[in-house]
Amino acid sequence: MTSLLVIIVLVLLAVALWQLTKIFDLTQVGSSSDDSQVASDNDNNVQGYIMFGFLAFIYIFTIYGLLKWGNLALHTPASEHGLLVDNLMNITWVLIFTVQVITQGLLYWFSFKYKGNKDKKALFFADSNKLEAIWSIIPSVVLAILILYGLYAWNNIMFVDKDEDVVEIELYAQQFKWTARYAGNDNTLGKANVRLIEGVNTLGVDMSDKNSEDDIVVTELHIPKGKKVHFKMRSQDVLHSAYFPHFRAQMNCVPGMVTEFAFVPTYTTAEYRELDFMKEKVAHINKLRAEKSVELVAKGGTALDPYTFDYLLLCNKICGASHYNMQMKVVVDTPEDYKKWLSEKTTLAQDIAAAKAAEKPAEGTAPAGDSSSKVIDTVKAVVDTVKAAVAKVAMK
Ligand SMILES: [Cu+2]
Repeated sequence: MTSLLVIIVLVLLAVALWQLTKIFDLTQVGSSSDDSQVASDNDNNVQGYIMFGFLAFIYIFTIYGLLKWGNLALHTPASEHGLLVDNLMNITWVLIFTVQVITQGLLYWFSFKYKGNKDKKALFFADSNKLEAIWSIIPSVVLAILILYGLYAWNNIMFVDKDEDVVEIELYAQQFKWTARYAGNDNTLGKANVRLIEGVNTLGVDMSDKNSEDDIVVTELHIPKGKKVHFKMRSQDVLHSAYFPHFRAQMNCVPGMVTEFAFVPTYTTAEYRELDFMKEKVAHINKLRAEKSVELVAKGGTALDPYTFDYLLLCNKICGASHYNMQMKVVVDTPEDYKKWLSEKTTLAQDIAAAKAAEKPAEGTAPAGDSSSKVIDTVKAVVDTVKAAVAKVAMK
């Protein structure tokens, strides 16, 4: 209701302003000798200078933006291929920036130089093949080189050698969280299908597949430094996008198909925290947090916790109301720490067995000879078998 009132007030204000300008125009009739609709030399001069002013605004704002917010850009990449991506990005920026500075300058300079003047006559100029060839060939060659370099970089990044020793991890996206599945000792992920989701098996892993036996499901991602990590991505519901900004990696997660991306982390979390630019960034964030905390405490609230840097996996597709919060902590360990961390995790098979054991009443609690509970158990087992069979047929 309030918003409707605000809209009505705004519309009435706009109408009032419009009427006022009309009244002002009427009061000016006959008072000025120059009410011609044709631009005079003076008008053209003023327009020319205003255009120059706009050009200065573009240049000054660009320089101001670079100085003020330039440090917010991602800094050192934390993956091997990140250098290649950053290089491509930097070349593209330098090209765009140079061309934009020159063409904008020329555009406004010529608008000023050839502004309307009573003593000048327009020159009829049909075309020039030479000029057209120059401004077609130069951009084509430059763009072709850029695209070829981009294709080379992309193919390099996406190529995973079948015989290479890689760490296989599945990333499972759903509204609004990430779950990771490690392939276990056999380094092969078991089959999975959303139709098999049941109880603790939230990823629908096919437990009848031999490769699933040692799969490990976790909600915090640990990866080893210096080893290629091969991610296979699935989505349960809508389009998501697995985005690792510090590793310069991003790939869509599409329901009904498996997408992939592989990279080699080059800094452990601890090493990345120690980089100079990161220390500076964290100190700056904590300074802001401390200032905000003083304000909060004065109002009777609680102080903010200090910030510590962590790599993150984010969702980079607007996938619903809580999309902004769809993230998972990523920890890059030394290979030894990574092995130790993984060895402490239970397998999905163990989790399922534990959940089943917890579900069943302790042995001996049922009265002896209670045939009705036995019948119920048998019926449940038959239903489970039929469900599994139906799911398998449906998968085919
Ligand atoms: Cu998402």
